[in-house]
Amino acid sequence: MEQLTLPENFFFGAAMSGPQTEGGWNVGGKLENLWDTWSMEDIESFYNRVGSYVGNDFMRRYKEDLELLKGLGLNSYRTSIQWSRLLDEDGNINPEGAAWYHELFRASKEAGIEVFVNLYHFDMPTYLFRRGGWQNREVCEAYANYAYKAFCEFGKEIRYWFTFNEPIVEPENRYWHPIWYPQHHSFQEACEVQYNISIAHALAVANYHRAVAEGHMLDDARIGMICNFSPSYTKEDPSEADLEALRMNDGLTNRWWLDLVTKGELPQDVIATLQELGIKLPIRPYDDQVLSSGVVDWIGCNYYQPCRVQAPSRNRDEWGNPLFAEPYVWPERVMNESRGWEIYPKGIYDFGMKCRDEYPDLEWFVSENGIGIEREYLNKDPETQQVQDDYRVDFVRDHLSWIARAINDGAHCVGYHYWGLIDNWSWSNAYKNRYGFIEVDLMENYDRRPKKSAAWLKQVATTHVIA
Ligand code: BGP
Repeated sequence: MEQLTLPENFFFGAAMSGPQTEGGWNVGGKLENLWDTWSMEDIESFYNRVGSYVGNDFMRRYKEDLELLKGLGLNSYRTSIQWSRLLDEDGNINPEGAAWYHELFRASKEAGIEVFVNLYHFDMPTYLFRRGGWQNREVCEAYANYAYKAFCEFGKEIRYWFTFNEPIVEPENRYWHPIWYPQHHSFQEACEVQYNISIAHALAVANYHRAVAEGHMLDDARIGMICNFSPSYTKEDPSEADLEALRMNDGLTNRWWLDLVTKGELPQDVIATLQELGIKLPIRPYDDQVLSSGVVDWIGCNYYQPCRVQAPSRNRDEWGNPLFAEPYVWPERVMNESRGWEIYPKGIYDFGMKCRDEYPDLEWFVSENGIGIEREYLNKDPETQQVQDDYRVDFVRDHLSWIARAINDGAHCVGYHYWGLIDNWSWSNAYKNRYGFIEVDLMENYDRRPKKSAAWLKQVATTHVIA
């Protein structure tokens, strides 16, 4: 059997976010964010009525969690600073919020684990949402101010910075499809938000360079962006219309961000199609200069599933929004039925080859990948009560194998962070699907317990041999 290994200086770690782990939603001067607001207004929208307040108790258990990470042989992890915790409503540092992050970064250093810090993980402070959120250009400027304050505050503690996690998700889930609060269904609004987030990213990168020039950052600091690049596929024998569906789907979700972070511009063919459809982007004079600051040092790729599309059977949806594509069900697909996502490990290889060929200088890492399973407690060993999750080992092994093959074939992939190493709160799905190698017991005060897969992960993380 082919024996695959990962490079020695590979980032092998975990991914998490502030709003999904910290808890303490209303302590220490933390402001309300949109998840808190939605939880208070409509708890029925959350699985089992478990709202944002819960996290996974990370603020109290961070030392234990860092020990767990270290014990598994992991060398790095990513979390996010919550804007609503770090700043007050005047845009100034909230000292109690800052103190928590200083302590977390200190403890991580002490544990010998590198922290990657992301600045925004779907967690708009509610007072800014009430001023228009990402539809208001002033909120982009407020975000750039927040980023600058974070760079100055933590610049000597944190090396690796990211502006956004999955910037496509809020336009899609909050504005285009009525999935998340405020559950609008307007493609026009989604495009405004997608455009303004791109501006906010570029303004933040410009402020990063300012912070570097002013001597606030470490010498080897880097700035990046994290996106859910789902490699896009269509039928094997596509029609012209299928290829057109592929162009717009890939253009809006993948190329939009890849062009922004590598060239400092947005894909012109996508913009032209939007304009033909009468979509009005909130473009201001000289925005091309603003966007040109958006180029980053490296990127993260969150990969869970491929995106398979075909030509749509109609041009508009029930709300009058344009339809560019319809899902294509690949006859050979394998599903994670809990989450409704296709499992296709080779997709990460295809992404690596696309970057190698089309963006050859771009360095990247797998910033999220994982499998969430519903009712995992049914898989417990009756005697030891340990979750028997061999499917998690299969999932990660298959993905790591394709990453190793991609690296062998010239991909610039420098790391892998598993999403949800320790079970955490998954937005409106709350604790429905468990991702962790470590179980969090909600009935027992959030106690942590390794699942069966944890021993396997430790072996791979410490040897870099994909067994
Ligand atoms: C990504 C997000 C994460 C995480 C993960 C799993 O899109 O960046 O925050 O939640 O997906 O998805 P879910 O929680 O919806 O199952």
